Amino acid sequence: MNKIKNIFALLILTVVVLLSCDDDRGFTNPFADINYEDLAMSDNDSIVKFLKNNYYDYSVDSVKTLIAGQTSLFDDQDKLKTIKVISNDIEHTLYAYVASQGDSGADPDKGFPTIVDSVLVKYSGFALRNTEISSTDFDKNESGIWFTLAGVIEGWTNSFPEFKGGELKKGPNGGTFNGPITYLNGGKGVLFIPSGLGYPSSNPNNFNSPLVNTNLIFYVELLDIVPDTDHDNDGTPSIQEDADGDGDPTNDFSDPNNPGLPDYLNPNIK
Ligand SMILES: [Ca+2]
Ligand SMILES: [Ca+2]
Ligand SMILES: [Ca+2]
Repeated sequence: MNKIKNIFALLILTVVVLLSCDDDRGFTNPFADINYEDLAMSDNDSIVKFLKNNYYDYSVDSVKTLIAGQTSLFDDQDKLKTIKVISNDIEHTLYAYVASQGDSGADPDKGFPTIVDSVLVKYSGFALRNTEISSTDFDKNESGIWFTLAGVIEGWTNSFPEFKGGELKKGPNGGTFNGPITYLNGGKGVLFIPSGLGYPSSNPNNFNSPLVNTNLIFYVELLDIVPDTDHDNDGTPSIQEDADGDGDPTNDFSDPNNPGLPDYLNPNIK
């Protein structure tokens, strides 16, 4: 009995020492004072100002400062998709300017991806601070790289379903094209992502990111998609592994033996 008591005492002591160590390191959350609701509103103000002051120049596929005779991104309502996303219990407004929706040609299944499909994307990313776009990109991939939309920033997850994948270039008579793998007519446009759907400090993993709490602009081209992506190869497409039916398969955990594993990554749950 005494022994057990002592073990408990030791455990408590260990916990106390660990906790005080934490204090001794003097860690303070540098973002503790942020009101994320206010931030979401000021982010949207900045993005809307940018959308009103710029237009899309189709001759160079680039956003430029608005000039007379052009329609601002904001007023180009057929092309500008406004997407509301709840994250961290706050409603954020995401914008996707769909310059070209894309056309998957003879393969109609390769149309719009779902929020959990795999996508092949060319992109370049820029920071939007106040209403100024950074002069250089912070990240890009010019040849195309595969992502699963379930595993990227929420601004990407929720905007790529506005675009269609393209069509693999074929050779004569529909045979193999004798040249580098080339995609035609991929969906193309610009994403305007509020900081809350990028790298918000509400997630401690972002504390040291140079893009923490920063609005983001991405030029994107959706080359290809895997329709009905099935991450765990259990025969049920990931988008259908949505037990609570809220449209989001990343928040369903039905397996009591694997409570931390979402159903779409768990082959035992179909
Ligand atoms: Ca599956
Ligand atoms: Ca769900
Ligand atoms: Ca599964």
